[in-house]
Amino acid sequence: MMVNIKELSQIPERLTGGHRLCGGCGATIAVRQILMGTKNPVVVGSATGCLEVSTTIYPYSAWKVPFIHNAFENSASNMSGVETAYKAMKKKGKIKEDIKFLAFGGDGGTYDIGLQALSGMLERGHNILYVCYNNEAYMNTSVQRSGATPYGADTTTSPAGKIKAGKDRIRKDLTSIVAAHHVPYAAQATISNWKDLVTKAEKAFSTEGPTFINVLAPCFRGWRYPAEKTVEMSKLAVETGYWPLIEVENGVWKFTYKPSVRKPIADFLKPQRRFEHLFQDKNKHLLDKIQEQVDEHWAYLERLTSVSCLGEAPAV
Ligand SMILES: Cc1ncc(C[n+]2csc(CCOP(=O)(O)OP(=O)(O)O)c2C)c(N)n1
Repeated sequence: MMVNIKELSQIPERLTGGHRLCGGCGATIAVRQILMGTKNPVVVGSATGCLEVSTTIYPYSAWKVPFIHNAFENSASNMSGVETAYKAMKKKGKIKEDIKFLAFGGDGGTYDIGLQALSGMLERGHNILYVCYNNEAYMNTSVQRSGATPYGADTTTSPAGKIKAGKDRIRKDLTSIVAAHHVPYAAQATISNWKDLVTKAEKAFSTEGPTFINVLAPCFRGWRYPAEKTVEMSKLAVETGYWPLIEVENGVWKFTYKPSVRKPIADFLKPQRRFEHLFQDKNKHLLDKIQEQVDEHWAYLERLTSVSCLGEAPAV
């Protein structure tokens, strides 16, 4: 694998500057790192969300690759159609190149509204990499909670106040849901660990069949931390065990990085004003509860990664 920073810096950018995403946006960093995972021509599709609306303001586009605007719910289905057309044209000899297909969706467009389309794409076995740039809420429409929003977060539809202390449901474990489709490659990554992310993108692009990467992409507006701390937030997510860096290759679960000592979850929550209320004395028990959730999920992953003989899932 080539992933070395000198080589990466020489790869031409396929998402240019001049788009309208916020300075300090985690999504753009994620997209650029993902695109470093292949030198082949790529066709990109994106579900409606910050990434889509801010990079393709008519009549401009910040994409230097063919780009398809998808509805909120159907990035995976649209790209399935494109990939199928490509296969047909290749069979007829009309296309000679080896083209890669990449679908993006925010967490709203992936965990919730586009889940059915994603599941179909995975089940039909298209040769597509689907990337969820996960900022943990519907950011484009002013921070409504999504299925990826963590327990306790203050959002516009799970407001922290007298009645509730933020979201009272845990987030969906989408990576496990995708892995349960028995696809050849699924992973979780984030932007601070760039080498890990680019390596995962390379693996996903070079794997035949449907692949998936869930990239934690901090959003300073929605999470409410200072804009320049995006990479730091991402790092804290990894070091506290909040966002484990894992991959599932042909059914085998693996940590790709493990902090030697996991930092307390409060280190990740404290700098974000969406969790401000959790630091009031009356909510101390919620902080303990969140730490327990992180520990339990970590233990679950430890169990999964210890079963090294899983291999290919048996046919059913
Ligand atoms: C079917 C449908 N419902 C609602 C909308 C309005 N809408 C556009 S973007 C968006 C939120 C997207 O959230 P997410 O997918 O998490 O991406 P983010 O904006 O956070 O990048 C919503 C609700 C829409 N375009 N289509």
